[in-house]
Amino acid sequence: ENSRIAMKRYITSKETPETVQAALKRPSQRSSEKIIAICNPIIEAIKTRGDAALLELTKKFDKAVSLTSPVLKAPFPESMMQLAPETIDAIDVSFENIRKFHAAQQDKPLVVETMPGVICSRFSRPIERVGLYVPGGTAVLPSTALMLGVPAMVAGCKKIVIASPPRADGSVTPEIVYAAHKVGAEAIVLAGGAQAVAALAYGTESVSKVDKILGPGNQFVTAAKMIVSNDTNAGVSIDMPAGPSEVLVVADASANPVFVASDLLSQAEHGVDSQVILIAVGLSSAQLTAIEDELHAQANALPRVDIVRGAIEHSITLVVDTLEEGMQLSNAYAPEHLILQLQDAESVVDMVQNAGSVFIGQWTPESVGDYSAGVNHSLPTFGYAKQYSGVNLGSYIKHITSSNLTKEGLRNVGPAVMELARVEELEAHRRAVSLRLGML
Ligand code: HSO
Ligand code: ZN
Repeated sequence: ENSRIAMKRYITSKETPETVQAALKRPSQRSSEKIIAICNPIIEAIKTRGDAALLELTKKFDKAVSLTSPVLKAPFPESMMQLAPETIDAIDVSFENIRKFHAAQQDKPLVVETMPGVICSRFSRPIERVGLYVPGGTAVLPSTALMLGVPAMVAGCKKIVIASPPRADGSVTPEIVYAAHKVGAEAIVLAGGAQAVAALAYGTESVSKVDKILGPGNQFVTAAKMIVSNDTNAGVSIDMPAGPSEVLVVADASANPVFVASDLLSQAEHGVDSQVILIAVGLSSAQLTAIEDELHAQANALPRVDIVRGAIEHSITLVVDTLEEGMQLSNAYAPEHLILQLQDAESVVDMVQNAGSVFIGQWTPESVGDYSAGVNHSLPTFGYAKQYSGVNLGSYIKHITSSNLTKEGLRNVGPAVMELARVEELEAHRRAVSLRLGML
């Protein structure tokens, strides 16, 4: 079909605030109870039957019937990383930029003398074992292996395991194997879905258990991550809940309609459940039409036009009068990606309160951040940008604090401790101080 591919247009001054808020609601997700009910027996099967269950489920869901082992161990054979030189270059350039940006996020140990002789410190240690989920599905995403693996490598995680659903022939794309090799992964688990998450969380005969699971995935992966992170027996944490990809573009009259349309489409092509939003600040109807014509024309030239069409069905344009209103709506939506195609885009960053990652000015397409600029593309979706950061070096690190007191320090702080211990009626706490003070 060749019907018009168009986002629904709202002029906010002609609508009630409720209508605008409702228009900005994300398409609802399949009820999570249903998803959880599907995931639980899968997780149970992995816990009880390990590798055998993992192989069975991979055969069932990924059709990889010839697979004999669920794990590919490093060193990965050269034959599995055969790539065109330009692909290798592209991965190498991206790897290096991501490495540089994340290496700069390393924090220095902190030492603060809160009172004379009372020294408090904070230092970081890498999380020892991390499991990185790299989705398969409608597109292969070696970039995700880099976005998750490079910061793990930079942080110094001792064990990096990548999980990704194999292709029907039981193999993984060579790009992912090469990325895994570059970040120093010790193994690739050839599995996806809830079964891969369970294998990482609990370990199997051949999959080693990890301490944290990171990476985006479908609703089963996300639900499984939530389930295992709630299981105190698993002892595993996760990065953040992940939902469908999104972008919000704020554009004014200075924006190039060709660029605006291309950015909206680059997010829309991810999946039918993706959502893209345009906030048009003071655009004339001729300018709006120019963007809409571009969107339709460019969409129809895309190989993934059918996916785009699905995404655009629940995507909208909000026409606002002022930048303030536009940014207020953007902050309320809290987009995963925020693109500022504005006259003085840089100065508008001050107005950004909620967003996963910001793309500033007309020469910064979102796709540079998806692949190669150096920023991470594993970002909070579904409004979680209000309380979560995207994946960063800190996602692979934990902080330890320490206290170190001299005699003088104990003399200075001891009375406060003893008084609070008295109030809480914890006598042993009080004595731990008083006994020492008595010996000074
Ligand atoms: N935009 C996606 C990441 C991605 N794009 C991977 C291309 N490949 C979610 O942030
Ligand atoms: Zn993308």
